[in-house]
Amino acid sequence: MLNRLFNQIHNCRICNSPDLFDFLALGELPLPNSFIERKHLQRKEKRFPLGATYCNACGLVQLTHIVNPEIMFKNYLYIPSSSNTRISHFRNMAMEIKKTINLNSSSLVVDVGSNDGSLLNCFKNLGIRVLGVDPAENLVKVAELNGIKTILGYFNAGIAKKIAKNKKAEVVLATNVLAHVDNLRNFFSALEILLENNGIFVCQFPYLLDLIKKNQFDTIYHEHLSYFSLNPLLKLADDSKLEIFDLQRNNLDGGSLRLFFKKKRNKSLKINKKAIENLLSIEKKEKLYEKSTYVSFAKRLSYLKHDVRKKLMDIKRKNRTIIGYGAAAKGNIFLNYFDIGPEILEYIVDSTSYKQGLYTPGKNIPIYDESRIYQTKPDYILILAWNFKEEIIAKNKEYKKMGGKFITVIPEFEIL
Ligand code: DWN
Repeated sequence: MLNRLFNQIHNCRICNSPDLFDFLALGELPLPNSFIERKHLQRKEKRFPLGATYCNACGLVQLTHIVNPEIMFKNYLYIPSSSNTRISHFRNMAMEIKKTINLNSSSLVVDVGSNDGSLLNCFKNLGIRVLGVDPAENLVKVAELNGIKTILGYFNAGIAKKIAKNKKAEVVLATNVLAHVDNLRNFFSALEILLENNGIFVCQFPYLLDLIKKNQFDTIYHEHLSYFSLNPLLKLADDSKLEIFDLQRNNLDGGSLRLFFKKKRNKSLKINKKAIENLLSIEKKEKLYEKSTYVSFAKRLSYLKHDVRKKLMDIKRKNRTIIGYGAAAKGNIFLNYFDIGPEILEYIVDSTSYKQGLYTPGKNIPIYDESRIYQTKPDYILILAWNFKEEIIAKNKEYKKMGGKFITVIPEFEIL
């Protein structure tokens, strides 16, 4: 059990092996979504160990320390609706899934980690019954105001039974959520309870292969307990009553993997063995199950840290101004680990109204709405929310016309 704040792990979350290889230590960092009000800036911020370890037995990459979820998710400031890219991705996802298993108005779609109800709203607009489950008190209120019925709490067997008593689900969803779950076995047992016999579980998460190949180190943070590749999830499914029957890669969040699970006893859905075998062979070819991959990832990160700091300091030495774009959780990991503060980034802009007027955790950089760019006209904009680079640049053509330049640093330092 977790002590009040955090615990170190000694066994793999999926296969329970103690054979873990710690390959990355980012130090003690503030929680990346713990934005601060001006009046609390003098308070000492809590910091938590952040490191990653590789399981030599099943290949799962996971955090070395687990922070008590109550501290992270009870009041949560991230909402998907802050990005059109994500919302249109959700819209397409809903249409694809509706077609895959022929959902109709009596079908029930449950979203675990439903946040403000953005994804469920896409299913509701297709005339399908929806229900959310989320632990964030503030977001459940927002979802309910958006007309999305939502159960407050962490998805577990108790909540699954409560829902199933009334109606089992044809579809259960979990987008950017499975990585946040500590007890995956309980999670999968709860799915078995909630799903109709011909129901499917669709989960999507940033894919480990993309993380490693594109140096996406800043997505390694306290909320993400696991960094999934296919093999560990096949192992998890083996030990459960579910099995993967299909998969898709897509470009969201720098590269994501979408997995489709069904009940093993459901023979009506064919297993796409070719897709599963192909991806497994790509993972092996890319050495995803070799320790050396993680050693070189850590080495690339220390080079990137040195190179990015040097290039930003060179810009500052020429008395140029730089601001940040996107008060993203990953951006806060980048700023704290690369030790980049208000002496380099004057401020950060963000479209999320909840974040405007607050300060970033650790470096305490002020956050404003996006229009501030056109008041102060900075020489450079460092895009912290690099996963939305195209959307951000497209909506700021005016800035480019003024001679402004964008900078991205993942996978490497680049002036656009
Ligand atoms: O897994 C998670 C992902 C899905 O979302 C959560 N654990 C936490 C969160 O991570 P994040 O904060 O890095 O998510 P985003 O969606 O990549 O953050 C983008 C940030 O950029 C948001 O704060 C909104 C902002 N933004 C903006 O200001 N203008 C985004 C766009 C597209 C824009 O035009």
